[in-house]
Amino acid sequence: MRALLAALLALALLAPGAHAAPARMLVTADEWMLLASRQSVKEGRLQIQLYNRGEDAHDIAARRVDRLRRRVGRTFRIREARPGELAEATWRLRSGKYRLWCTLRGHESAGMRAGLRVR
Ligand SMILES: [Cu+2]
Repeated sequence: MRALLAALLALALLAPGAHAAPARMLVTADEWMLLASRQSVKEGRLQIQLYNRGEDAHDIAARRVDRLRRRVGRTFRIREARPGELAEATWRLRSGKYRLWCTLRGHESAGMRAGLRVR
């Protein structure tokens, strides 16, 4: 019984919500790639920073992808960052696979994309 209570308490502490500190992640952008500091984060709040070390402006959008790799659900965004600039946002993500990409014309197809798994 004591072990069960301990397990339930541990689950409550791990549950995403107001008590959990947000996960943090840095995405470095340049021509033509997005380099993410992590490939996997916990469900819930994510503090995400975009550092533009390139020579053009870049931004980030993210959407969940389904089994057929179609983008579904809402789009999360970080505003455009000029070269040398840091931009950030806090997203609340539920579990799934996500695609991140730069929305400037031609940037995604040039390689500015990354995957993220939310558990
Ligand atoms: Cu870009």
